[in-house]
Amino acid sequence: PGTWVEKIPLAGPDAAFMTQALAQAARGLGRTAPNPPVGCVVVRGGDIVGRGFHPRAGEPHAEVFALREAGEQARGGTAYVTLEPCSHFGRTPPCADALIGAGVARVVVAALDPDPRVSGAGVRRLRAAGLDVTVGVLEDEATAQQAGFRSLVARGRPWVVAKYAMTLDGKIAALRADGTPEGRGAVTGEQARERVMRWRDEQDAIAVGSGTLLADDPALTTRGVPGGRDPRPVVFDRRARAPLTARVWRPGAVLVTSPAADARAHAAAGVQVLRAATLPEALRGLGRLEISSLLLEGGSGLLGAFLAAGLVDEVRALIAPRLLGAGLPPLDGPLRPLGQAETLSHLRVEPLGPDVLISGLLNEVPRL
Ligand code: AOF
Ligand code: ZN
Repeated sequence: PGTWVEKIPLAGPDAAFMTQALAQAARGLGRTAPNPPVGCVVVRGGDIVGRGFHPRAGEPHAEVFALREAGEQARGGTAYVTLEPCSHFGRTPPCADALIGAGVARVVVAALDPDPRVSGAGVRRLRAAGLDVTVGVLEDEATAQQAGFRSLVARGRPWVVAKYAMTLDGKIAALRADGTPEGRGAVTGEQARERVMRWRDEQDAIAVGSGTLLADDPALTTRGVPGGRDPRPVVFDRRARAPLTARVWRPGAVLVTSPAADARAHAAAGVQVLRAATLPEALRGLGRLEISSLLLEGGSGLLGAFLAAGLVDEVRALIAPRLLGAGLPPLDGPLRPLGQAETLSHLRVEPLGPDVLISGLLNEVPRL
């Protein structure tokens, strides 16, 4: 199936309209699991005449909204879709049929759908009906946007993003004379904070270890994002020590604990208790809860354990041009030789006000 994907230039009208479709899809990020975020624009005579995105599972797909807005103008037009239009009857009827029925002449697709019910059948159906189909426009961008969905379909577990903010000498917090970390006080500035809030809005769930919960009592909410919503809190707490008075316990919160721990009080209080002996098992459990993306927010023990287990898919490091000379490291895992250091691919460097965001991947996003 990979051979279907043509090598498409990153500029030009197709890429420009697909950028608009990706912007539509982004409106569903963090809201569509277990479904993908998908966007669609319908173009007629060089103008966008319809826009749509998939708002959440169970509701119509992106194409349906875009075709609805376009109405009769869709006839003879081109539809740009960030994911291969579906060919199956799921919670909704096939989008391929809707595009054919609306008289669309050409369909431009960013990436094929890894869902085994579709996986190429949508494109075949469109071509069989005589539509001109192009696959692969901004495929990398779309695949990255769909990382959570693709991870859930291909691996049965969420896409894991490790996030931390540190000084230029690699410290996430200052230490007091007695060796305990200084409490509050952000390492990075306002733009970095805003970016983190956007990530929280886009991710299905946000995880902390019990140490961080006990030390900071974080709320793990999305603040200052217009129309934003809160991710599901996930607390990794083998001994089920997290007090029920902690701020994270809102509807949808998950306690990940060991098979033997006594979590009766948490369960009685309405916390979803997930028992797992290992981190991979825990991630599969989160996948069964339809959590497709997980933002790891600390502390260093949790991040170090995930890295050691090979379970960090993406790293987002916010770096402040400040030096402490001593302090807490962002990750604290088992020793490993320099030759076995993990190396990021797809590296991106972006200034964020006075700070710098460095991000990249440790695993590739699953494709078809
Ligand atoms: C599209 N456009 O906007 C989305 C698609 O249960 P259903 O009917 O919602 O089907 C879910 C599957 O449909 C999902 O696994 C994926 O393959 C596809 N999602 N397809 O053409 C969309 N959200
Ligand atoms: Zn569909």
